[in-house]
Amino acid sequence: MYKKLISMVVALIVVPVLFTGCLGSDKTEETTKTEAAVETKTEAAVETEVKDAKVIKISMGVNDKHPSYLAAVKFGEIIAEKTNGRYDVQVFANAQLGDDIKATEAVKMGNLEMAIPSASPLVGLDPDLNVLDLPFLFPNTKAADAVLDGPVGQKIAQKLEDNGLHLLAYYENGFRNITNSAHEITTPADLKGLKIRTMENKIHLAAFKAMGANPTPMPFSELFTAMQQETIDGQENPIPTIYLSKFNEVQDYCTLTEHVYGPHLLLINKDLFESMTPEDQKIFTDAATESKLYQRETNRAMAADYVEKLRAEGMIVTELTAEQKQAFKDACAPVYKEFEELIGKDLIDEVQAVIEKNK
Ligand code: TK8
Repeated sequence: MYKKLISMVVALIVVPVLFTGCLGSDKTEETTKTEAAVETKTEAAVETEVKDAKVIKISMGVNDKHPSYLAAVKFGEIIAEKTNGRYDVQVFANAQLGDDIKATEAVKMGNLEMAIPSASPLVGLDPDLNVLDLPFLFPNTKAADAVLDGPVGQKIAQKLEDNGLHLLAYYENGFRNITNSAHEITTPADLKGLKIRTMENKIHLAAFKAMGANPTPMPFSELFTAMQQETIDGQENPIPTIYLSKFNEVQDYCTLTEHVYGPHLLLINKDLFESMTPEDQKIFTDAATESKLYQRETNRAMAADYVEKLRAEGMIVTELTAEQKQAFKDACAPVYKEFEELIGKDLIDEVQAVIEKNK
């Protein structure tokens, strides 16, 4: 299936893209830049190309091997096919159009059509988003699906909607695991003194402090270099990202902590979506759902397969016993109290009730 998708990508065209950022409070920053970006055109898009096709650019931080990228390409193919090429969906990997926060801000402002960020760096949009970041909340993907595809997921989507962002689907980033270059980690004490990059998210920072590490937030695009130059000792991400981004080239150890489950959000500018005909809205929504199922399936297969691939390439991948995992959980327990007021006890209870029923 993977091969088939790759073969569907028929043309790689380098185009200069003018991207104007409109990006928050840092006014001293250069907000306009021209970047060379790689546009991937799908077979369907090429076949059905029409002159004045509406261009839909999708930005993401992960690379073009990641399931979120592959699914976005599929999403574009479905739309091109169903609209006879009236839309030209172009997918941009590697944060070429900005990291998660910047790209999402651009979508919100209408300077970019779509993005697939992690939810964690977007918590500034609404406190409710924080609920997904509570450490060791989700026991498995079944529970995560039940939360995200159910009323809680809709509640979060509404908060995004209030911010000018229409959520088309919850793709999966997945369960996050710690990697580092210093030594094997089996207890929270092993994290002591290690500088660990987290996403730009207060709960993640608090959780890593509580587990004994020295966490530092950073955008994803700066991560590989920071590990390579050893300005940080480690990071945490799902297995597909660790393997596909070749983090094992600069990190020797990985511990399967699965401390946070995170989605990748398939977001479109709300005004753009609302300007479409109901028929086109349905085509976009259906394509999102179809690509979501493919994305999750692919991501889960990779998460299972790539542990062995990482080992085969020399990484020491450590599975924790239930007792060992419990020690990390216990260390993180105070974080729930710390953020209860911000998130709201009702929402936390609601999520935990759904998880209880679906684990
Ligand atoms: C990519 C990110 C990435 C996330 C991170 O833009 O930042 O560590 O896991 O997938 O969304």
